[in-house]
Amino acid sequence: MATVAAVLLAGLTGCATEPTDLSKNSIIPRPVSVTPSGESFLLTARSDIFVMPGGPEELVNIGNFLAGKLNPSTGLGMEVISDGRKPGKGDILLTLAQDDPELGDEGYELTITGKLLTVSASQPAGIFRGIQTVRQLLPAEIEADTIREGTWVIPTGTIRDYPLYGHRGVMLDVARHFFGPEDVMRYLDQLALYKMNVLHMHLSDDQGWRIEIKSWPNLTVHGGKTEVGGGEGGFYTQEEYSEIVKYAAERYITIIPEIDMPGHTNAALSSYPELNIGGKAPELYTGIKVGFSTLDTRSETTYRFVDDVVREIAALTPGKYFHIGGDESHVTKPDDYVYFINRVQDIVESHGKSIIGWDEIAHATLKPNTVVQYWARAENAVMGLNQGAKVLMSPAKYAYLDMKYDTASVFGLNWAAYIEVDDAYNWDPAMLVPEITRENITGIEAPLWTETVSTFREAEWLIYPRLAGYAEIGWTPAEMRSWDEYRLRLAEHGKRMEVMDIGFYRSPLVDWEEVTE
Ligand code: TNX
Repeated sequence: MATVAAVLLAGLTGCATEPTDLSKNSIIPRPVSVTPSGESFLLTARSDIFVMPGGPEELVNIGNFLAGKLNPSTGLGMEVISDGRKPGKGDILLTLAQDDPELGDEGYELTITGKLLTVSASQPAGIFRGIQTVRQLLPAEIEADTIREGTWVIPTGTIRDYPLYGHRGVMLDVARHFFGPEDVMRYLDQLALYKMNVLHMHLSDDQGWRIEIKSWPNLTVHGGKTEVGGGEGGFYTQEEYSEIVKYAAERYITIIPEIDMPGHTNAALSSYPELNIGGKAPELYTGIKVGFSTLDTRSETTYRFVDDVVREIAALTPGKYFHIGGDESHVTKPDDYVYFINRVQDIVESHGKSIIGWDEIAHATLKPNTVVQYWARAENAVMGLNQGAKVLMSPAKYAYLDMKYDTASVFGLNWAAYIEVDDAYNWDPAMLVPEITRENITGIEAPLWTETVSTFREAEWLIYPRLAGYAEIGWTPAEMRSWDEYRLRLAEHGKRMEVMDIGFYRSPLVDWEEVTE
């Protein structure tokens, strides 16, 4: 039950509930269906979070997550109750419903009456997505971590909602610049709000090796100690990586680890001479050129190395996928490249994972269940499709978070395009390439390469607000999306991002609503 202070505070903020209109929400991604009923639901000092009794422990965890978001700003001291007591006026109920195939694993239904707010779903993941909608139905100040005055009111009605694509993700390059576990966890928190479900971590590149491999310790001891521009770099211990995986799982986000091979490997080559053609280790590299390094694809030592690396990382990774990179191997001969990718696929499979690779891997003989990540060449993606692979959509021209917004952008690159907030939103993954249709797309991923950003604050400026648009492209049916309508909802998210202290780019295309205090 709520504290005395909270009761007083709720008294001060008043309980008069004006009728409110659920159709005027600013939810991103836009829900599939919203049916307003014209009344209001109010959180009060008496509100608590009820979880269906006898349900999985996960529901209690989700209840605690929600309480952890709502209590600091409202001061209402909501508790999570799972002992079978019945919810009353002003309570929230989280409950698993009977099979509802349309909702799938991540869909949910919100039923909001003047009395009770119910989140129901077939799976816990759906309940978790649903409570993100609850957050977004409350005023932006709900995101504060200290007490704010507010009338915590939600319009009544029903929301039924489920995602268009199963893979809605981002990639973070922690190799060009290293980002520590706290940064990654901050990112995971933000991703959760937008119902994203994958964080692909680019863990190795020419400039750095970022994950401890116990059987090849020099990878991090030597290969992890610098980054672009010569800074001190860093790496995750296996324990830290596991913490990240767990933190992600609590947000129903899957980590996909990437070890980029056979190119983009200078940090590994510099750490172990025996991985090089000719057996001589190069210096560490802190520039931003690409395409100059390759593992020795005709040496068994290389395959022992790959096997150890994949085995150790796979053992720490519950997700189904292991990303093998495969991009821009410009100094690997074409035959050697195909031979290498074919062998590495066998290794990854032997450790129980399916393969994702950048679109170039389609030149090899792909295994069933492989996913080709389309970033540069449509003909590669189509070659992958013709071998039975699925396609993950990350076309650089539309989906790269490291592209500048315009010529004035301080951070970012521009080799693929300038991507303003409307350009990032105004495309449909299923309409870009005739052969790549909705059925053979697993989803969308927005990569952030970090050559030009060295702190997460800087990264946020490139990520936001474009990320919100990518989240909507991945979730909302294409025919329900329009920039003119989206920009109004995004404007409201300016306030929310401000309260969350996200350093976003204030695009002139959006009439940002700022917090007034
Ligand atoms: C191309 S995209 C790369 C990366 C760079 C990026 C910069 C891809 C698969 N490879 O190595 O960081 O361009 O935008």
